[in-house]
Amino acid sequence: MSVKLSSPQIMELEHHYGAHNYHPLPVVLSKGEGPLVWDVEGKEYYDFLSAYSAVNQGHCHPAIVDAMVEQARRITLTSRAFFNDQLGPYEKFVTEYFGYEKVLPMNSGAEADETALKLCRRWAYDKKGVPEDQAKIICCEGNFHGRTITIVSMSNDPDSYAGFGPFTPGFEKIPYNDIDALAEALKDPNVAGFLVEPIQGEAGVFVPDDGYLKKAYDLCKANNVLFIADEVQTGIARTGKLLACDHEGVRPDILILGKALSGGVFPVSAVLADNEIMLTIKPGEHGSTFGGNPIACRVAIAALTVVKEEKLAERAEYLGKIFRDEMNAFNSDMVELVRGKGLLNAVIIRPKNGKQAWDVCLKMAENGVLAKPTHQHIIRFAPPLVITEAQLRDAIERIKKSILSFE
Ligand code: IF1
Repeated sequence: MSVKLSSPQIMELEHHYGAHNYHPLPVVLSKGEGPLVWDVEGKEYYDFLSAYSAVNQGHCHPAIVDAMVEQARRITLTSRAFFNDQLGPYEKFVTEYFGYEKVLPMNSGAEADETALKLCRRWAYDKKGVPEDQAKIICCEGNFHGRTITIVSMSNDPDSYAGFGPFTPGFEKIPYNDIDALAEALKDPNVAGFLVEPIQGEAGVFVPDDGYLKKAYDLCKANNVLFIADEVQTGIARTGKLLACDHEGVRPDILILGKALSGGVFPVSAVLADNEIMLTIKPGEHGSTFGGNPIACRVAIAALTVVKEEKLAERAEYLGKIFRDEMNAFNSDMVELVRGKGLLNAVIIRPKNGKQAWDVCLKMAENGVLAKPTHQHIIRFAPPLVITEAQLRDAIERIKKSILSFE
């Protein structure tokens, strides 16, 4: 006999039995469809987080779920000790889709980032001729690439790294969006790569100046340094192009994808590169039990097909302009700044009468819009890209109403 638990009961279970590594909004979701989600009491919300941009294709997209379920009934996992009949066709599909010679399949975004770092170092030793153990990778202040020890070794956010040392050496942090700092850092001949988010998500949707990525790429080329783009969050149509780098015509030497590569139904990540880089890793030198599993392969093909068929990049571009125009025209003391690209946007909240971004998010939830603050004063707005214009405008009215309730 199953007893239906209420939201407070379920939250209490998590609090009691789960690690306290998150501080969620007090909403317990049990169903999703497209841009909408429902809590256990049946209240409906627009999802303006999209699982941190993993469900770009909308919750429970039928074509993606069908691919997953159908494959789950046939075979789920073979490991890479054997071939499976889905991986090869997926590898052909995904490399043609993004225009690279090779793909290395992994599961989480952090794993894909780690893979890219290993590839970059190996390339530096085998191809560039950097002396053993001297390779250096340049990263940016304010970065977020995941939670592993090596990745938090690059972080300058104490929440990410403090108390987790000792850290992995071999990284140098430079300010984001600072082309002179990059030029200076690249003077060291042992620099192997430059790892960058085309838009910094965790930092609060920080969009660099136009031309920054192109200039950074050109500097990397001039210095025989790999340009590595972490498009885990910005990729797969979120910012109004297939990749955020496409806005500047930049083709990364190593491209890192995750999240929406599966439409959020399954952990699927990938690293893409050409032979000169990818083939420096030999059999037995890298891998994962689940990477390239047949469900992941089927799901990723379905998820990427939806992106093209439903023109999600074009939708993100069009709808994102509406969001920023509407929020910029909105007159409230609490809205300090609106920024973003496509449907990856943030609103900077100026506290009022002690009310902060967190309070605004609670009020929005009450009014049927889910979003999450980052860094106290920033709210990220990133709905599934399948949201209709009418739904978006309805959600914007609810967001405005929520903010106005504090005036
Ligand atoms: C959490 C942020 C988003 C990422 C980029 C790699 C990864 C991420 C650019 C790792 C992950 C997440 C993870 C999530 C919160 C979140 C996030 F606020 F922290 F920055 F999306 F905005 N590269 N981003 O953004 O991917 O290993 O998680 O699959 O709860 O930590 P992962």
